[in-house]
Amino acid sequence: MMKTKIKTAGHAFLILPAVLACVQLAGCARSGKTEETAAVDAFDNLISVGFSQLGSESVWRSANTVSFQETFTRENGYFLLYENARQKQENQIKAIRSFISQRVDYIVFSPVTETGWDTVLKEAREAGIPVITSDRQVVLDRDSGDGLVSAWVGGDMAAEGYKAAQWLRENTKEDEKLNIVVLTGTEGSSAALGRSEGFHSISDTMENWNILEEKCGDFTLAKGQEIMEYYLDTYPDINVLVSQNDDMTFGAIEAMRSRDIEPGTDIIIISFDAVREALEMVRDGFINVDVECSPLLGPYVDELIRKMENGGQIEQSNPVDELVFTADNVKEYLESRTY
Ligand code: GYE
Repeated sequence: MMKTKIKTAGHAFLILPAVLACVQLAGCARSGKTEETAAVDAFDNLISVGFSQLGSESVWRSANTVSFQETFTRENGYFLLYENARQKQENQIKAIRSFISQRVDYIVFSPVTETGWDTVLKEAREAGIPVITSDRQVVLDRDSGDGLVSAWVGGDMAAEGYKAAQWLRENTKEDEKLNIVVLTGTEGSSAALGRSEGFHSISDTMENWNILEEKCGDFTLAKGQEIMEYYLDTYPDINVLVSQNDDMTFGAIEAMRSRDIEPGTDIIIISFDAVREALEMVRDGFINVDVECSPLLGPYVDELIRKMENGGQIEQSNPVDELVFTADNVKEYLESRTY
């Protein structure tokens, strides 16, 4: 297992000059310690984690950010450096480089797209900083990518896409002709690619399923609405919408309602994520099925880091359990949905 710990007084100073100044003033006055040892006392026991979040495009994403912020606290023994890349890979690369130069103990990131990470991850390896990906995954050069990512934790996107198609197959008649439109997520992201792959593994075998078009709505409500309007203007006979996240679904439902189309009745709606507002729509019959993807990944990453800290073995691939919600089972889960 690749892991070199770098935890020095200098390292703490790099991270927090402003806060350290306060600690120095308060602590030194009381104890008579030198400025430097007071700072080390205050921060040396914390594990520093640089977390590069990919953006804030969805309700899911906000819940994911909160999960990290609530997990990686001082009380839990962490110092969290958080950067939001606003859906741009170049911003994530910049954030990772800044974590490297600040010599954090761990880098965690949710990669906006699958490819294009080899160079920066090699820089992290050279600096001896372990990297964990959470939520989305990377695809690295086959020849040199081994060991650049210590572990991944998140939802199995291909399995989610498969479950969506499986539900449709089980809940429609075999000889029924279905005209399907798809709203896909961010291009080149493992979330969109995986969900598409899983869905296609069944839909490609279904003679009566006709996929009219698949367009990218970038996981946002606004784009979901815009593309659904285009679909409704273009295709008069849509039976099914597959929308790769709840935010795009919310936008698509707006588009349907503005044309007096009843979501969930006139058009079957299949969504992903299962945030609270969407589950309410499942309960009310506007979304027919919502495939869960959990954003509450902070505690899983915490567990991986603690194992690494204790020199334990960790799994490379850590998919989390996820459910499928329909009107039949949604009520028992709604109460406890926090996001
Ligand atoms: O479905 C979407 C978010 O990567 C699983 O990204 C995540 C997806 C999630 O913007 O809402």
